[in-house]
Amino acid sequence: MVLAAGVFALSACNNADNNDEAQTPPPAVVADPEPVPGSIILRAGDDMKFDQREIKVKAGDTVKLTLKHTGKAPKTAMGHNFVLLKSGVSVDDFIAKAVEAKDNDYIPAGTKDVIAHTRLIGGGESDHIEFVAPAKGTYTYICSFPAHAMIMNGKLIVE
Ligand SMILES: [Cu+2]
Repeated sequence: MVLAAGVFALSACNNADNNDEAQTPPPAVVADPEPVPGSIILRAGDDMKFDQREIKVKAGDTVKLTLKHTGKAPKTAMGHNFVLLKSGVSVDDFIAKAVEAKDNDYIPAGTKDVIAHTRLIGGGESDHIEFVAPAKGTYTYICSFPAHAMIMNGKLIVE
């Protein structure tokens, strides 16, 4: 009896570990966050578009960015993230790797191509990140959910 319970507990544990689509959202994703003062608010909804295709920041500044999913669709169907790519990274090459990284919210594990990124979020959710603006230049940001980057992209201009 004790043994059976132990086996059951172990198998339940394994199931949880193997379940890549976590059912509980990570704590940083909240439905209605307090706005962080000084944040850039980037919105994307069920229409699969970023509301800003150009964001200007100053080199060395701490960029505060909140991604808000203004739609209703779940992240499995219309997930969005903000992924800022290092300069020189090919978007096509990156998204080819990202599409294989479903288990990691479409961020290739251990990638060196990314300056900063949010979590993947669904309708009604938000995520906030802060990162130091890189050197002056123009950087591409995308949503790495499959087939979104062709439309969901923009330029971070560092002045
Ligand atoms: Cu998206």
